[in-house]
Amino acid sequence: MDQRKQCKAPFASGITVTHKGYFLRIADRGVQALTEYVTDDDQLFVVTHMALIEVDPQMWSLRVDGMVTNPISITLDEILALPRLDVHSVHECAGSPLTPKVAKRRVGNVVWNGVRLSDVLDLCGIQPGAAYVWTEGLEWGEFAGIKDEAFVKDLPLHKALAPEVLLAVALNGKPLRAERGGPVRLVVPGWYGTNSVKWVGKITLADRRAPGSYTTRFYNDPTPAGPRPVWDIAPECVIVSPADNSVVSAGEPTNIEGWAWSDAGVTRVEVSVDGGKNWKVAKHAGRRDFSWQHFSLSWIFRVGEHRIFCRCFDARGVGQPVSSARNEIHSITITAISTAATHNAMPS
Ligand SMILES: Nc1nc2c(c(=O)[nH]1)N[C@H]1C(S)=C(S)[C@@H](COP(=O)(O)O)O[C@H]1N2
Ligand SMILES: [Mo]
Repeated sequence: MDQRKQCKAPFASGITVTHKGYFLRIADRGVQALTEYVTDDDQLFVVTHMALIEVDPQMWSLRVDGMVTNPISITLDEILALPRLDVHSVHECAGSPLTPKVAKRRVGNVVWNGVRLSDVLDLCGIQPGAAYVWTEGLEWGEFAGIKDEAFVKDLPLHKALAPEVLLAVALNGKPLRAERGGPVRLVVPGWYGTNSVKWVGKITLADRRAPGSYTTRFYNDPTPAGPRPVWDIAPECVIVSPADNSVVSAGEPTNIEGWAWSDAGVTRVEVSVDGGKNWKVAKHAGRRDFSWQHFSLSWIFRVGEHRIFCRCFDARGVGQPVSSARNEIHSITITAISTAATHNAMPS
């Protein structure tokens, strides 16, 4: 399938374009739909920049070359013969590369299954001096005025070899669907979704970062020390219950619950029930692999409207910006009404 690179013939055989151009699908109820620890495939957002494609699993193969002693082409059956493992992981889109500071909260938590990228790289023998692993998707198209460029991302070698990084073949126990990047996609737990290349067709080892638009122009945050690639997921949390703009009973305990996550793992979650003036420590669960972590705080509200915020800190002590960031702190507004009024409102 990698002849495509030389000829740019529309697409290699075995590939069908099912949608041309940018595509985004999100759960219509937003984060409040995320009440379960594992997000269903059909509740999980779908994003692609240039096209959605369907790849015939019989025709699929993965080429691994560059700074390796033994370049290979590996078929799906050969991949499936390698040891497979499950990894629980939050899956989060970093947001639009054109408006990177806007919090989009396209997120879910899933169980990926696949083979370790390191096991496949071991088959090839990594040459000394290799420092980055470039991964290329099989689709082509146009995004933000850029044409004739594949979706190529890169990982520093130490992350590429980490035991959680997979060539995934299944999501939540089912083979990857076409729009998820099946038959085989890269999954980089702990890092933003943009790094998890779908419909992977080619992997190249190199001594430098990949030169394309998706590694150099997009997905780099400006910092005083220079651009910082959008790699590891920054601390973030969302309140999923009560739902935003909902009504709760005043004078009775309301359970404020949600999810917190970060590449480094979350060590503290705080909730403010007074619009951000005071913060209380919420109870939080541990994590499994790179999963999100449940948090909860019970509070008795007085009658009236209340703004509730949540914020978290990760194992490195890093917290969340108040605004202008993809991981800015989340808030909801609820109205507490007297229980008598709730009962009166019930049909008799
Ligand atoms: N080949 C390919 N892989 C891709 C992309 C893409 O446009 N092409 N988009 C990336 C982005 S920005 C995100 S957030 C995730 C989305 O994965 P999902 O659709 O399974 O949620 O895929 C990533 N992998
Ligand atoms: Mo994304």
